[in-house]
Amino acid sequence: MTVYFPEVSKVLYEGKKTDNPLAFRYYDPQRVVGEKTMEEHLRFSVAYWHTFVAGGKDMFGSDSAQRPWDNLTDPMEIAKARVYAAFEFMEKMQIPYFCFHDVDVAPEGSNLKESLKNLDEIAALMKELMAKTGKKLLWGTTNLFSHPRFMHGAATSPNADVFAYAAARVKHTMEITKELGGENYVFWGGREGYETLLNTDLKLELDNLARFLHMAVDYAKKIGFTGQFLIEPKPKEPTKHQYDYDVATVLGFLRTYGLEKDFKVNIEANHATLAGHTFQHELRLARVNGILGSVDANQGDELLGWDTDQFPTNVYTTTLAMYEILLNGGLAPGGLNFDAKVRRGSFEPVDLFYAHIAGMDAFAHGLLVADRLLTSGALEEFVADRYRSYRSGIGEQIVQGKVGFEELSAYALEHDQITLGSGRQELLEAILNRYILEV
Ligand code: XUL
Ligand code: CO
Repeated sequence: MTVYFPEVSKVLYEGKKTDNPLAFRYYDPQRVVGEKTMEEHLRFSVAYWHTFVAGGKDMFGSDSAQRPWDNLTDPMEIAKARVYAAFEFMEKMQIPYFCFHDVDVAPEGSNLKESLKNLDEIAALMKELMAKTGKKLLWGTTNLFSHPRFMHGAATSPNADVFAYAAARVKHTMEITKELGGENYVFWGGREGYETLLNTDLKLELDNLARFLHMAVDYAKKIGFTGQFLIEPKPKEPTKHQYDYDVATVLGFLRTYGLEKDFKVNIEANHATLAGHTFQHELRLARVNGILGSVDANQGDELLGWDTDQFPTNVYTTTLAMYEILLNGGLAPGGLNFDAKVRRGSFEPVDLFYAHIAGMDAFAHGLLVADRLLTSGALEEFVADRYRSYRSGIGEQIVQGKVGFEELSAYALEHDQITLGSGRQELLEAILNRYILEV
C-alpha cells in the first residue's frame, strides 16, 4: 500500500522539554484533566477540505502544495487515494475525528445522479477504513457554495430549482453522514446572504432558509439520524452580508422560526473576529444560551480583514476558549475541528503535521491553564463578588421580579449616595498571564 507520509512515524507526547518538532509537548491524549482525558476533552478533528484537497491556490497564484495523493489522473482514483492519505494522517497524528463536505471526498459527476453515486462509492471506502482504524466522523456537510448554480444562494436562491437541487444534496449527505455514524451535521450558509438589497427579497429569503432547515429536521427524524444539527455563523465572505452573521443573529433567527430546539452553533474563531467579536465572546454567548455545540478551531490575522483560516497557535485565545468549553461541560457530541490551512508557502506534506501539532498543543495548553484557573476560582470568585448586590436586598428583589419602577424610585430616593467597586481589569489580566506562563 502506498505510504503518503514516509517521513513521519506516529506523533507522540514527549513533554515540553523535547526538541523533536514531530512530537507533542502538551497534548498527552490519556492524561486526565479534571474528570476526563485530554482526548475526551478536546475531540480533535481534521478538516478534509483544507488538509487533503486544497492545494494552496489563491487569487494571485495557482496551487503550490505537494500532495502526493493528487499525482493521478482519474478523479475517482484521486478521491480514493485521498481517503488512504487521510486515514494515514489521522493515525499518525492521533486525531480521532474528521469532517468533510460532500464535494471534498468525491468528484462531481456529469449529472446529479452520478455525483451522488460517486459519493456513495467513496463513503463505502471510508466506512471500511473507519472500521479498521476506529476513526470517527465528527460532522458531514454539503457544499452549497462552490458550483456556479449557487451563485445567488442555495436555500435563499431566487430560483426554486436551486432550492430543490440543494435539498437533494443535503438529503444525500445527511444519509451518508448517518451511514458513517457522524455525530453532527453542519449548515454553513456559504452563499446564503446578499450582495445588494436592490435585487433582494430579504423576507422571502429568510423564510425560505427557515423552510429548508425545517425540512432537514423533518427528514432527519424520518430516517432516524440523531446527530446534532449545527449552524456555523459567519458575517461576510463570500457574500457581502451573510444571514448567519454571528451567534446573536443566529439565535434570533432560530427563535423567530421555531428552530431553537433543533440547532446549536458551530463557532469558528476567525468568523467571530470577522464579525467584530472575540472568539470568547461568541463562545460565551452561545454557552449561556445553551447552544454551544462545536468549534471550528482556527485563528485569523489581526491585520487582515478576511478569513485567513490559520492554525490556532495563540495560547491566550485557546485558554479563553477552553475556559468557556469547560464551563459548558465540554463540547460532545461536538469537537474541535481544525478548519485551518497551512500557509501557501508551507507547501511540503510535513507542514501539515507541524501545523496540526501546533494547533493541538495550543489547545492542550489552553485546557491545562483553563482547568487550573477554574479550580483556583480566581476569576469566577471575583465575578461572583462583583455582582453580589443582586443576591440580597433590593438587587435580590429585582432578580425575583418583586419590584417595578415605582418601588425602585422610592428606594433610589433613600439610597442615592452610591459606592462602586473597581473592575480590576489589569489585575485580572495579570492573573491570566500568570496562569498561562506557569503551565
Ligand atoms: C467557511 C467555513 C466552512 C464551514 C463548512 O468559512 O468555515 O468550511 O466550516 O462549510
Ligand atoms: Co468553518
